Amino acid sequence: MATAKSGKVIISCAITGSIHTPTMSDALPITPDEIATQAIEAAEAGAAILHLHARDPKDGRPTPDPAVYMRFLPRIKQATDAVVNITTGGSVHMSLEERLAAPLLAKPEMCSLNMGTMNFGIFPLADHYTSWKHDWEQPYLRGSDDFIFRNTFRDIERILKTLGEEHGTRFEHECYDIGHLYNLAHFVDKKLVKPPFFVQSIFGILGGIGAEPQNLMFMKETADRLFGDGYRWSVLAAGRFQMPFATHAATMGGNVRVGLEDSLFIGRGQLAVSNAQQVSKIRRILEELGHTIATPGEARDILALKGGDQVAF
Ligand code: KMH
Ligand code: ZN
Repeated sequence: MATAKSGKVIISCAITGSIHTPTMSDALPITPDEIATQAIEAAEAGAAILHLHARDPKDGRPTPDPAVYMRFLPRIKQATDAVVNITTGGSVHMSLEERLAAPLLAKPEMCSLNMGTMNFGIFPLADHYTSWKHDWEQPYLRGSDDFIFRNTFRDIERILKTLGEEHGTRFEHECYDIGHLYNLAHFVDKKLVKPPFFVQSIFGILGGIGAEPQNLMFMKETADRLFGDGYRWSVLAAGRFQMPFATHAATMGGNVRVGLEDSLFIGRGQLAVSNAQQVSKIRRILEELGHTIATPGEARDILALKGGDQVAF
């Protein structure tokens, strides 16, 4: 079963991502300083894992530039014990080479690994805004109706080998649909993915499975069937489904992910002021329900990570 044997719930926080744009919220961290500050505060609030993307400090555009990552990674490492998890998804506009540049340089304990090629439609977000802080934002969002988020079997194998086998990085296996669990099972069969592996089930991205409770059940049942006790389960849901799905997942024995990458809100129609505010909220809910939050050290044990002293930043 996916239930953490420790009984502890790991909170991941995804600090900025590449879905939202600066117009949508003043709280979205852009500069290395903002990303570091919000990541550190999220860790202090209870996040054991920090999922990180970089943005161009000039205009907030997602960037794969390792030099930008290196302006916040050491600061986060010095100020917190939290597990640093660097995206290999980047944004849908980046090549695989670009997406791998910072992870290969930083050799972090964790990286995201998107488990299938898919549509990734963020264009509906553009309809909510009439003026924009930067010229790139609207075409970036609208163009996602004709982009393919590429994660072929060959791409996934390359990431598992170059980051996993060569540098001991372990993965947040991002599964946006039931089929992605079967893609993961293929790599488990090939022994390129070894227990205990971390499955991040994602609900509510246009192009992936919808945020409906029946799908949450089906996702977990399928993962249980495919992986038995070989996996640790975590859940994120986009937008207004973030907190209800995280809560529901935790009651089913899962771990949770929050953060401004996945939702800009803290309540109905109310923008969050920070990532830490979302971490504090889910922590409060979980503790009220009798759950205990995993420390970074406990998360390392649960996920068999190499340790914060084994990274290259
Ligand atoms: N934005 C999330 C839905 C990645 O960074 O690899 C997926 C994600 C992708 O976190
Ligand atoms: Zn991400």
